Amino acid sequence: MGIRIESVRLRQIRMPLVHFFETSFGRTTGRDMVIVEVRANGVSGWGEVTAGENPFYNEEFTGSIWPLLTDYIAPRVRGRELHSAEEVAPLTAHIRGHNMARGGFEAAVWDLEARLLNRPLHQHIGGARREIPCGVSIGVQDSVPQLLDKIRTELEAGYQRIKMKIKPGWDVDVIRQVRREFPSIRLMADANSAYTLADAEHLRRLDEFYLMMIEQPLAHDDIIDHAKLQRQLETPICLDECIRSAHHAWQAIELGACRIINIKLGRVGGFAEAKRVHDVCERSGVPVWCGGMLEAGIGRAHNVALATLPNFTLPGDVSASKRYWARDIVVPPVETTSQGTIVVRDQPGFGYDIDTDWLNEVTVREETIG
Ligand code: OSB
Ligand code: MG
Repeated sequence: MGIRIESVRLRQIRMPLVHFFETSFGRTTGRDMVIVEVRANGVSGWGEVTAGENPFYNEEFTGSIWPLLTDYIAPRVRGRELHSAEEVAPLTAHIRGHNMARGGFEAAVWDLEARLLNRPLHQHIGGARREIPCGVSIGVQDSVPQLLDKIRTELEAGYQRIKMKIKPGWDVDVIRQVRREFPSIRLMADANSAYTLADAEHLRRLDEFYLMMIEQPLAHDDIIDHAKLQRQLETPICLDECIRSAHHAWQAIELGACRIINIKLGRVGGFAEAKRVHDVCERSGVPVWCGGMLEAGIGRAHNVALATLPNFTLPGDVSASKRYWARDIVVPPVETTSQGTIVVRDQPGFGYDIDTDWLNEVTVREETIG
């Protein structure tokens, strides 16, 4: 099917988080994100750019996204005759980095294509699952009792695994207390690159807590040191930050740098590359799960679609809208079952409606191209 994108509308939206979210690189209390709407034949496709407000998770941030979209990405795609959404990523592939800006736009075109074909997005990308298993990511808290409280709340809501953020000073002793309280839950830790190989001895102390995995303990751009660390740990390493392409995934697996990979749609530049990362991992027997970036409803719904691919066998960081937002930009909000799953919706595209009134209310910047 041919698609010619006639116009691109960008919006920057600002919404406070229900609770602050703290990682080893800082605390976030509200989000500023860029929403991409691409239009063809009177139909809109929607994407959400997953960059943070500051260039601390990776080099991208809300302020870098806008010029990338207006000056580099939209002009290379708008007005062209595309055979399919697959063609979007190659048209912007010579832009170095900026995968989240590219991926937010690319995802909007996949959503548009699915809508033009009158198909659910999950089916359009080759999804195999009707229901996805969900976990939660819990940030660094002000105290251990507060963390234990949060974990209890999420377990009561049915979530299938708990991920807790760690950093030097909030790691072994805290995890010991979590394990004492919850000896049999599926538990993992995410360090967001807070350690170096010199901490290997310290990180080995985590082995006694039989974690499902430790996520990205070392540098955001490192693979070799992770391979060295994995040889010293029983706990499986899961890579997040340093896997930006299927090629990186292949290299990391080849070197033994990880046993699990977290796939984030934005980090790898959209659905086409996310599917390739998924396939490389599947062929190597490496399970994957869907990571999150504190998304609003559009990004969340895209993650649900992505997580229907067959090798997403582990519970991911895709959780209910209400954990982050008092009111989400999609209706209904993303909800979980009491078994800690999200049931995939079958309407065309990403499966939820845009709450237009709310979207307009939270928009702080807007620009239409074309
Ligand atoms: O490393 O997975 C991460 C949020 C912001 C930046 C990085 C990460 C995260 C999360 C949140 O862990 C996951 C979510 O959206 O629930
Ligand atoms: Mg992570």
